[in-house]
Amino acid sequence: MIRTVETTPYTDQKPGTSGLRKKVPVFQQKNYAENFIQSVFDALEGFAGKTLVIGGDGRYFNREVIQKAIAMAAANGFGKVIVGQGGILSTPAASNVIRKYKAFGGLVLSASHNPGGPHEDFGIKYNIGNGGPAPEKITDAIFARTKAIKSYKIAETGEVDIDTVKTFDVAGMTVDVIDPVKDYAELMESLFDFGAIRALFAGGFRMRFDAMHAVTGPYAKEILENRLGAANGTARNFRPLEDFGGHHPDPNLVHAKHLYDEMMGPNAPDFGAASDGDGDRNLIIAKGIFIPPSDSLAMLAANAHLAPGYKAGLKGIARSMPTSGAADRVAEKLGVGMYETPTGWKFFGNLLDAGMATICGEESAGTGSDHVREKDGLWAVLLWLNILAVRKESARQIAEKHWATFGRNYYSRHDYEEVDSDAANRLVSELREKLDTLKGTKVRGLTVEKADDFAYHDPVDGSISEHQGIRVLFEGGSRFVVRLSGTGTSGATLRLYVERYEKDRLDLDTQEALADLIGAADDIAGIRSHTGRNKPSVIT
Ligand code: VG1
Ligand code: CO
Repeated sequence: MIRTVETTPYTDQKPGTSGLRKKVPVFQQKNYAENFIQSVFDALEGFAGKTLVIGGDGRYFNREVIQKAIAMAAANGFGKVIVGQGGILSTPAASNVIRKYKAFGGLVLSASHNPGGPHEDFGIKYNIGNGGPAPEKITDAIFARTKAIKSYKIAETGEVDIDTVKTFDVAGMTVDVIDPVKDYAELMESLFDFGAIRALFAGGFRMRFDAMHAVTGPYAKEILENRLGAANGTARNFRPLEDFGGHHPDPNLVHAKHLYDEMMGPNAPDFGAASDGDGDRNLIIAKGIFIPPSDSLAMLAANAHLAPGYKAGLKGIARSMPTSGAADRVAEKLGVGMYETPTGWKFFGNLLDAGMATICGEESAGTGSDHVREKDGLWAVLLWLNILAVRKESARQIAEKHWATFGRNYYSRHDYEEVDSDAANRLVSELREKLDTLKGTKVRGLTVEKADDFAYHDPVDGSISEHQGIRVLFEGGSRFVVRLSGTGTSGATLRLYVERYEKDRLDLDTQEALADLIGAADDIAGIRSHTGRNKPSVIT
């Protein structure tokens, strides 16, 4: 039986950088999730009889929303739903399943690196048939629909069993509950030289992978330990928990500090990595060396041809605008295209579909390739392992040689979290207003060469996305970028990104190397005065 339920719109359902993210109690409001899911369906055309993929990172409220989504998909005329067993699919695995089974699209339930639990965060994102996040044209249509919705459709299905791998019928629709790991593990095996990596581990190579109690645990156990022979215990915190053990599943130097400490310690394993709540991010810390994500992107791009899946070379490299220019130097050397996009993976989709880029990355610990249309944490770890196995050098040696060849882009991101929203907006609008007057001015010995508000012209579909971050470029190639986060759920998060390039001075301390630039950013943008903070909440 299909019911049409009357509802009233919510006004706060605008998808952000990566879908709709709110606190769980917000999602628990009457019809809140239903309204959003129906708005997604209403914004789409031509899915009757087609397949929808549904999966999430296992956080609190995942199972409830999956039940609703299945019942609503049936009522709205989808022919089939593919759902990960237990409601689990990492974001890159969901992207793969959508592509592999030629689904119409997918609902990815996650708030990524944000904490989970009854009072923490939840999220819903819609991905299109290429496996990637819906482009702005669709998210705008979804948002418009959320403001006008009057009813939604839902089938009376009772509780659907999503815990057993099997195929069955619900309200005239097929439900296919699949092993969440198998397809993904097979894809990884098709891209990387598992034999070489197995030999690396067999030779005594030690690794630590921290799943942070989030979705990558089962993937890491199966791939690293079972298929590649890494020692039992290589994957830590590998059981996905609804509240991530009370931690932030955010692989950065604050929330993965225990990993950092271990990797810098006397008994450090050879290689360490961590991933986030939904498995699309990667943090790389090798024995005695933290590899900043922007550098990791550059190093992976420079060495990707050593893995079977990329032996033909790269078609191009893409990075988000705030990501450092380290990868640009690799693209130049390889003689391939380099694309600079706004923050958020959705902007890479067109470039990947058009065959213009093979590898993409963001400074926020996101790296990926054209194998799926999401960033992919374990993929990056496996590409590192494949490179280590072939080059037979340590990650530290590889990093140092890379910097010796290309020079080094000293880089850091400072986050000011839970800042008063009005104060953050004021900071940005005041900065925007004075952009035209900055050129030629000298601050802390640095001369402003150019200052603008980044706008992206998509070379594939011609769409324009404006106000994607304010950048101030100085003579000599240093720069800072200021933008507001689109993934937070309380107050505003202000991000300051700073970068300075050095050709020969390769062993400076990053924060010291950037001190003048950080000071200049504060002089120009008034970060301390506007936020009332004298230091950032997180430094990466
Ligand atoms: C952040 C990162 C961005 C990333 C996004 C989603 O966005 O800066 O690079 O794409 O999170 O990542 P923002 O708007 O807060 O800066 V995840 O792991 O949610 O899917
Ligand atoms: Co994520």
